[in-house]
Amino acid sequence: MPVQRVKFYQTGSFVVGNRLLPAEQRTVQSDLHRTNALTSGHRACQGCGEALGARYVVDAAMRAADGKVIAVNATGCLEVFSTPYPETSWQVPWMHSLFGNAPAVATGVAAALRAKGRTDVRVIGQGGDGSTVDIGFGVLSGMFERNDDVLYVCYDNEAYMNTGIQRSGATPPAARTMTTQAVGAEPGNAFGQGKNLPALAMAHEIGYVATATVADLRDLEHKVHRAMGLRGARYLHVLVPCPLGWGIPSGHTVRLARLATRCGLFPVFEAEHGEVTGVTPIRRRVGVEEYLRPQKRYAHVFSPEPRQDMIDALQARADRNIRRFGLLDGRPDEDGGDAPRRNDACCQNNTSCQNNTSCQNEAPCRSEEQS
Ligand SMILES: Cc1ncc(C[n+]2csc(CCOP(=O)(O)OP(=O)(O)O)c2C)c(N)n1
Ligand code: SF4
Ligand SMILES: [Mg+2]
Repeated sequence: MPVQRVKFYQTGSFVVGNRLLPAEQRTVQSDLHRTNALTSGHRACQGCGEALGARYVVDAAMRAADGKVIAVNATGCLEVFSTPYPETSWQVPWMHSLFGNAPAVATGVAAALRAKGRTDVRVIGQGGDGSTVDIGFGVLSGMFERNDDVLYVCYDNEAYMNTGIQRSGATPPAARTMTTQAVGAEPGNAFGQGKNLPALAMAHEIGYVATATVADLRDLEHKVHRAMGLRGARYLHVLVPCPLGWGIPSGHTVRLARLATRCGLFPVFEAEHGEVTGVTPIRRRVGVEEYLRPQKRYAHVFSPEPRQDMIDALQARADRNIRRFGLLDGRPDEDGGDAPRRNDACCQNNTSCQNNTSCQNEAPCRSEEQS
């Protein structure tokens, strides 16, 4: 009879909610006394990355600020699915005004608190990529420039999802949206357009800029914690896949966020005062095809005829990120990043993969699959 060895995945993989870890290493979500800031009953689609990300962000902010947080929300899915009048899913003081003014409103709340001498109450602003990258960018830039005491969080699902999947300045090239249809010689969103908001935030030289995804919720919580420990303007850009807009099954949200980082299209890093201070290295690199293929918004890239030119252009984007941020081994990718390196010994490890730097093994990483 085959013998199955007992595997303690949980302690090794730092799986979210892990109560086997020492108390100081446990996640906010594993804490019975967490705020549960975005509680049940909201109307997000099944598998919504934005709902997942926002719950982790706001709960982590609440823990960091000892429960004294005011959240200001832009218009968008997060606002609409959480607060259909007269109901709300928020268990935190929460304010919504307009699509384009959340950073300005958050600034006003911070100014009012300062005037009242309430330095203990902290302010976070939050919105989707449309409100952050496009209509709200001017006031966000002002918030950065004045160094207002606000943590602004952008939940980037790469389009205006709430109004039916229109292109935003964060929509990636080649992606199909309702306003970038898969027709013509260059189907989908145009290459050479769009905005890189984390880079723009860094250009303001504010104290803290970071990116994160819902594939690594511990990292997300950690970055919120770091940001809440600082004063002044701070910016967090979180990739939150949208099953509806991306055309993926609702159970694949986390997987797609992970593939986005692994292929290099979404670099995960931290920056202070305009300088990159830390990156999350790619443990097991994949080509962009592995990330693009499962998403219906890229279906025209593969069928009826594969558009190798578009795949190559997207791969070049990923390679550029990998070089720019040194995402392989934490070092700049000197060989251009074409050949995924293998470390076959690594994935023989049945318990916990501690190698979070150089593993490029294409076989499934067992410890990661459990997380
Ligand atoms: C001035 C203004 N223009 C347009 C709208 C309609 N509108 C509401 S939400 C939304 C899209 C939001 O997209 P995004 O910020 O990316 O958030 P998501 O829904 O994708 O989370 C739009 C266009 C509005 N409310 N106000
Ligand atoms: S459309 Fe997308 S972002 Fe909006 S609630 Fe549904 S899954 Fe979430
Ligand atoms: Mg959006």
